Amino acid sequence: MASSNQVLVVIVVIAVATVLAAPAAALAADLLVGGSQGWRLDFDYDDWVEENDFIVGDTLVFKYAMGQHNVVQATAASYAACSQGNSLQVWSSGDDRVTLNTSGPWWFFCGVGDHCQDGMKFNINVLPAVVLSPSSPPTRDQGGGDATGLAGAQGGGLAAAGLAAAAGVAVVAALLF
Ligand SMILES: *[C@@H]1O[C@H](CO)[C@@H](O)[C@H](O)[C@H]1NC(C)=O
Ligand SMILES: [Cu+2]
Repeated sequence: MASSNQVLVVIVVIAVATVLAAPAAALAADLLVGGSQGWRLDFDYDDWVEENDFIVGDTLVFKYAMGQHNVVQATAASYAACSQGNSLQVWSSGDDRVTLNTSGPWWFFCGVGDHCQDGMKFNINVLPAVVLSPSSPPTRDQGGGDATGLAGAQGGGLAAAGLAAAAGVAVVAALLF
């Protein structure tokens, strides 16, 4: 029953979605915490968090002079209290790489001196890696994050552009038939 036009449109929709989604799924980013000057005091980490996407598989890179700072991965409560008591992990090499291997909230602060109280802290929400390509369904099983993950997938803008393009083609298809 399908006309050749319909078949063509379906092929175009799939091709556009696949091409635009593929790089979104493949990239795992190294994210330099604090930007080019690294992990330090007197930096707006909330701003930095807002400007970045955090996807499972990405790696946070903390660069600082060893001994001047450290990196504490905290729980929500210990983060709020700037307390190292229940730290999940601590790094102190000055060139610390933390791969974000689970989705959900992660909390970090500097455990040296009063640096945490002085604002050397941030928390992020790590989104599941989602593959948009119809030929490769998502394999992650962290619950509940799918819709958010789509919106925030690596290169979110690119993925969004892919969705927008696919939606546009779909609208054209709907108008044609
Ligand atoms: C994530 O990485 C940490 C540190 O390498 C490891 O201890 C933990 O088991 C990993 N979690 C998962 C879910 O793989
Ligand atoms: Cu510090």
